[in-house]
Amino acid sequence: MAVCVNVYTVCVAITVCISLISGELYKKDSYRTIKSPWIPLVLTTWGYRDAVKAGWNVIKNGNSALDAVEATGHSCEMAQCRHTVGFGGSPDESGETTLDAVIMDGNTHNVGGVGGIRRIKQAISVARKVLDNTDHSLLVGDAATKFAVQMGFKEENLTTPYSENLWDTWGKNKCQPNFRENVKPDPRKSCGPYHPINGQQQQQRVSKIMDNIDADNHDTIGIVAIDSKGNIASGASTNGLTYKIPGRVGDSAVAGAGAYAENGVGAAACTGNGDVMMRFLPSHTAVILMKTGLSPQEAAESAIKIIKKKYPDFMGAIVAADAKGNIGTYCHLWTDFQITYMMPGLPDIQVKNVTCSMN
Ligand code: SD4
Repeated sequence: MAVCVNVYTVCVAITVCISLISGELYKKDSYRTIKSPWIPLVLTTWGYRDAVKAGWNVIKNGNSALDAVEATGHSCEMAQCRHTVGFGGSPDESGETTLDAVIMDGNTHNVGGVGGIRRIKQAISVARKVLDNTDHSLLVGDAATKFAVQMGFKEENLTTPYSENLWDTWGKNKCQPNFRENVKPDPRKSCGPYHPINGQQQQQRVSKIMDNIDADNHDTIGIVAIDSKGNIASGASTNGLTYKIPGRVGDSAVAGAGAYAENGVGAAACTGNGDVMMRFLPSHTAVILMKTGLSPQEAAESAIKIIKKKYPDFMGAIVAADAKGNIGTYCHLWTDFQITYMMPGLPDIQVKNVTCSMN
């Protein structure tokens, strides 16, 4: 036994040395042969130390990547991370907080998601039930709530004094910022009810959408986890954009947009303007690019650059990891983006500032 351990240790050391010298760290390995010093891994968008700790406590004891993703998202939901995840934040136009979440199993390619779920606090856990207990991939709105109650979740009001105050202020501020376009009265100056302007349609102003994403509504948790068996999972949880139009579902409910995972390749997860990101599926793009041989860093960069080429004012970020636990990240137009991660050999959870591209 002792000999085996030694042989294994030596093998790892040699692999790392050769890889570093050749500059192709683990590029050619398949996950089945992985004995990476970087897994298990938990990686998230933003500075969510406690959430990563919750996921790490699950995964370090040999539990699955899916369980770690759920635990990480759940921790943020209960902590109301920066009021952008979970209950009591980002009220919609009618003052209600609704939640989006997704979870993806890179082993089975199974997905569970909830979009605009109402009156249930544990969005990512309901998404997990969609994954585990249905043949579907996404449930939305009141029907998702009904499903959650059937699965044993408690129905409760998601409004808090904080979200109520945000909504009051918005009303007093003539409903600004506002996501409506091509309607009367002018949504830049007045509250609704709104009616469509017939005839000429204006081009939607992307910069206007960006104006609506500020320090208080841009911290969705995107999660990537790899367990010690090499299984990969990803997920996301958010209360979406503040003052969204009721019924709006964002990228964080949709596989490929908010999160994506494929065993043997890697996973990615996003944060930012979901209305734009779900038009490009950046998490899917990043994983496919890793499959073609790009590093997580190169794949993350490319996935966001594709979006910013079409929408230069787009604000968003991605985290990515390959099957070995090598990580990458890229962000656009934020001055305060952070990532958080934990892997073997680190003394504690790491929160790192990331410099974003500004043009
Ligand atoms: C959404 N992507 O609902 C989320 C919001 C977000 O950082 O990530 N903010 O569009």
